[in-house]
Amino acid sequence: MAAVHHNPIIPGFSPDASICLVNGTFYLVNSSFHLYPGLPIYMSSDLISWKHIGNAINRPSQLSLSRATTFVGPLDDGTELVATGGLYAPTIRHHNGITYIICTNVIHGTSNVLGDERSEQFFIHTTDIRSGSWSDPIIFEFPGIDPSLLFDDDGRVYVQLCKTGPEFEIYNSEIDITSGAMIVEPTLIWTGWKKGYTEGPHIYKKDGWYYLLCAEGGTFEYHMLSMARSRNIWGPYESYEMNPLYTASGTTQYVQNTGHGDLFQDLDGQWWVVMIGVRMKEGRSIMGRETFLTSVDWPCNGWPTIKPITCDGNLEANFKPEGQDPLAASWVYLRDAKLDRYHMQNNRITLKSDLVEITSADESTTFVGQRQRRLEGTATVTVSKPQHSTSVRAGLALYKDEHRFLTIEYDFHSQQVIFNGINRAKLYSLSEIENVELQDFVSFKINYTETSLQFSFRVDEAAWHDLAALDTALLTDHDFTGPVIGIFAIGDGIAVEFRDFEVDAVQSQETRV
Ligand code: 6LW
Repeated sequence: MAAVHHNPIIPGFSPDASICLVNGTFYLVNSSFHLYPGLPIYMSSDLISWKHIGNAINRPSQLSLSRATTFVGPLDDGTELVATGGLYAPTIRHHNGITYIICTNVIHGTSNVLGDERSEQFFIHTTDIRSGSWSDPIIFEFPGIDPSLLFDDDGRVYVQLCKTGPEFEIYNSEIDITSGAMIVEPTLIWTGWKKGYTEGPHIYKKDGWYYLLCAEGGTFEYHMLSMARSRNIWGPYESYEMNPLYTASGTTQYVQNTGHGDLFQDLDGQWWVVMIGVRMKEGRSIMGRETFLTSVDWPCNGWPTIKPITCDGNLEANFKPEGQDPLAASWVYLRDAKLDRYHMQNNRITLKSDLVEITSADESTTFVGQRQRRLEGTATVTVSKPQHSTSVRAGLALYKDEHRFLTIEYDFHSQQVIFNGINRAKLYSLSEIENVELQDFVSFKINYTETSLQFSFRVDEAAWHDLAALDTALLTDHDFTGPVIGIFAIGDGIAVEFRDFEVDAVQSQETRV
């Protein structure tokens, strides 16, 4: 398969990709953290064009994201970490007509101290990945993250995990894939090559070897892929003498922080790898961690060589956005969304307001949006003045988590347009307020490029008015999540009608910031 793909293959918030081939079609899953529905599934028949077909966690009864809160604070080395809980690093595998996803729900404690989190390991399965009907989670015990599955030739099923703690190390166990029971105590199999944040394990069986692929260095500037192999799944594992297998660390390439990958073969036997990277422009990586694809040369009995990731000017060319379809898989809510608050029909969305603020760490504010997919674009929406109550605020947000967001809203009580820019990880806060009377409706607009953001509004038929301009560096942190652009309504239960909500519209020359 001589694919000429365009990186990133999944633009926007799409970390920790895992991929498998089912009946000639590739299916890819990403981490989704605090977003509901969780575990987005993308499909491609050629590795070139990709479509978001659904989400594996798509019923509130499957699991709770109410403790998918975000830790902001310093690590031992003094760097600031922004770690959101929820759904981390899934692995997708297909075996005997069943597709499995194994994953961790990271449940933060109420103290918001790092280390106070609990990890709930689970897997789900389906016999028809296109149908979107996934099982309820089957939970199994292990204190860590990043589970992976290997279906061995002899019928045994192995699970690999990263045990977190002061050290991050790789464990292996045998699992009963129907009940989730561990058949063998999890056993330490590798501590890593660099031995710092050894995580994201996957084992592949090839030419009688068990090859163990890991991420190391942490998911930011020292991120890398490393490899070890053994004739026996339990080890001992011999580290590849040319490690790291792949890293962008120490280079000036546009695609940085590369690591946490998954290897796979196409129908022609060609090897490929999907991995995390960020597009880094002058210290800004506005989309967060995205999914990149590159080819791999893996000779018999030898070690793989990963081709350098290319990221050309034709960005996002083959990713199909789903636009306004109210049934599209791409709509996202925060944590345990109360879905009866949302009504979508054609280009109208009615939100039932709630008193939960966008700063809430565990409750679900009335918010619905889409992942930002383009580096440059415009997001717009028009909000109608509610008929009966005025104690409601409604607007447009660029949201990463409860500590880091930019909002422009209308307060129907004080009759003010309010902009708030908050990043608690950078101790940043900016507010702009204008008194504005309106007759019928107010429209909001965000113009964004890789380096700049501009927030504007217009009332009724008046001209657009700019309220705030910011540098996108404000939202680049050592974080796990990416940007979602959405609409919200905060108030005492009154319904607010939005229309013509659009994200990632291509900017005209005049509106470019
Ligand atoms: C994930 C870990 C990682 O569990 O970041 O980049 C963590 N790798 O393997 C959160 O996505």
